[in-house]
Amino acid sequence: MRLDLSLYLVTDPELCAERGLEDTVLAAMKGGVTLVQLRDKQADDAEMIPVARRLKAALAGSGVPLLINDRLEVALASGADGLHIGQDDGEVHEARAALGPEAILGLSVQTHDQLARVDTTRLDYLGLGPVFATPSKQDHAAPLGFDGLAALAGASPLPTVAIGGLKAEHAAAVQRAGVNGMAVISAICGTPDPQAAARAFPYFGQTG
Ligand code: TZP
Ligand code: MG
Repeated sequence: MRLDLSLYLVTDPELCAERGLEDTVLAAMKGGVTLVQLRDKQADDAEMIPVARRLKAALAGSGVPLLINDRLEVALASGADGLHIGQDDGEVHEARAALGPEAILGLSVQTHDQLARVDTTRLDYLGLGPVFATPSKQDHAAPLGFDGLAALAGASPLPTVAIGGLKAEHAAAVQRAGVNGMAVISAICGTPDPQAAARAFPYFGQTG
């Protein structure tokens, strides 16, 4: 599936609970979300697989890919379009080998050292962040700010998406930093109208 990082929705089970996960995601999609990542730090794989399957079915025909955070087994079992992993979530080459060449595979990067070690032949994009401190991720790395974000994005050999404390009002500064899109949880999931919340973000243009 085509990679478009412009508005990348990361789900949170608690923030999406009021409206329900699928409803929240479908509303956000109507508002222009270009990619969805299912993220749940508490659920085990067996709990997450049916949720991922339902979400994949809900997204069918939309052209919006579904990625799974961290859990290779869930990505494989659910027919998701790919996987997003962090620095401590296993080996990129193993994930690529298991997922196959067509899957979308992304990696979180917080530092220039990590950027220098990026496996450009097996990864499709990099998540850069957190830009700001955020309650949505426990124990996150030191915030980059817009200058740190621009430095990493400028040195990145792959398309990039910014994450961490981002709201629609930050879009112009994020665009100036040279990334391909914005990834958000609370700016969309934690709102009463996810469609309107998504619509407030500008389109960054095609990735790549
Ligand atoms: N990775 C870095 S920051 C973050 C993740 C998953 C959380 C982003 O959530 P929010 O609510 O958009 O700040
Ligand atoms: Mg992770």
